[in-house]
Amino acid sequence: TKTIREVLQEVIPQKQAQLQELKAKHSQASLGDVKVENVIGGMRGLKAMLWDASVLDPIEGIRFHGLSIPDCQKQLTPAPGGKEIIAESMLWLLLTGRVPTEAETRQLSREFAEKGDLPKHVEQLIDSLPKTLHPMTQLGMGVAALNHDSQFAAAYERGIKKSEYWTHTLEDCINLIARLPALAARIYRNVYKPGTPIAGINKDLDLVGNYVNMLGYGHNHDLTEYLRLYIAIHGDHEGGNASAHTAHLVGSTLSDPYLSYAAALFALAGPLHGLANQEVLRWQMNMQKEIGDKITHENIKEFLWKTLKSGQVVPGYGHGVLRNPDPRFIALQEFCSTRPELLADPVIQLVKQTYEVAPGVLKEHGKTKNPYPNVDAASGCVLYHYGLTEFKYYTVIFGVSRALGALTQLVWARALNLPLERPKSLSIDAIKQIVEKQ
Ligand code: FCX
Repeated sequence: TKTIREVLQEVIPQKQAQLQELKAKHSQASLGDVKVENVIGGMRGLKAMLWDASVLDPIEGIRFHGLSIPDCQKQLTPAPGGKEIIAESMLWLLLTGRVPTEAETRQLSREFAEKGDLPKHVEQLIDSLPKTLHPMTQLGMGVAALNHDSQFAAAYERGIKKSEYWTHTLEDCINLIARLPALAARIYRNVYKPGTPIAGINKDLDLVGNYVNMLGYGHNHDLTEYLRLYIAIHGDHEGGNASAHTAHLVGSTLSDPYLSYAAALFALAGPLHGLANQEVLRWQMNMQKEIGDKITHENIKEFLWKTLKSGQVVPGYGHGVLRNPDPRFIALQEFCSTRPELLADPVIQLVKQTYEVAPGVLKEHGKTKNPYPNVDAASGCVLYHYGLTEFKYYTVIFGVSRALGALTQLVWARALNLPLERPKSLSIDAIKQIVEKQ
């Protein structure tokens, strides 16, 4: 059984050589034109970032080192007594490009459990915050404060060689992932279950098993399994999405992984990105309130048009890259399809029925390039069913997950010695001058 550090020691020189070869042979090859529409259109479609762990195909959806979600469900080790992918095996795949053995997966679970306690100053910081402060703000603040113990920042201050950057970055990333459950659970307990004790970390449990335990739902095996799947499949979605891209940009300044990931969390906290899962549930509850018990396709259609006509977006639908139903949405729906108690839940029914109607309405509306659901359309309703009804908290769970991909890439950015990110911007006048000459 190898440690994740040993595997990376093997894999990194191979990737470094690949990148050297690419640089030497193809530096001047074109990957496409930069059009004015790219510059004024949020850089959509511009191939401008190196991101190795996952690639998003508009039709097929996400693949992690070439593996689809169903491939991962078959190949990655679940928790003892479970079936779903766990964070440890997904992180191992993302970081190393290899499928870990069961022993390797368990070893990583144990390391996370051993490193999972929060430092006192972070506990005090979180406990001092007003309960009315949004849980995502609290999460970002807590992650930033963990940089007190950054090994990368300390090593940089001591003076280290560039070739050593990745090893210290890796230690920070592992410590941060290990501590996220305790931090995220503390926020939940403080805000929604004040004055009740939080469970300690169980060294025999996986990362998400401990997270669910600390949230106070450890007795619920189905919710634990759901969150294992949820956290594994939200882990990475290539590099250009706002949270992953933010971590990459901030990390490129050699800001440590804690500060880089705190910044990413504040990007995730926007309603067009991670906050959409909170918004979906709020919107679905409003729909239910308005149409009452008589849920018909006609009623749902009417509510959808009302949302669109009032100039709002339909949360959980559309995507910057995808042009098909999101395979993460499908995976979460399949989780429900094998559990009759979930299928019978009115909120889950409503999400399912909305999926039957919304693509047609969005096509007729004619604006969005992708009328299909993204992952956020499905993720919240199952949590709601299992009693985790505080939907302002949902994006925090996404925030625990996205660390897997964003932090993987920070390790690789340092291992490959990627430079400070600094794209060129242009003013409207400068663009006009260029295009008028053509
Ligand atoms: N409902 C209504 N209008 C929509 C829409 C939706 N779900 N999705 C896109 N549109 C509109 C856009 O607002 C835009 O209108 P405009 O021309 O007036 O500005 C037009 O359609 C073209 O947008 P499009 O190119 O299809 O989409 P973008 O790449 O600009 O935006 C997001 C992608 C995801 C931001 C957009 O589809 C949206 O706002 N969706 C709802 C929020 C959401 O679910 N976000 C989560 C996404 C993701 F899965 C995640 O990050 O978690």
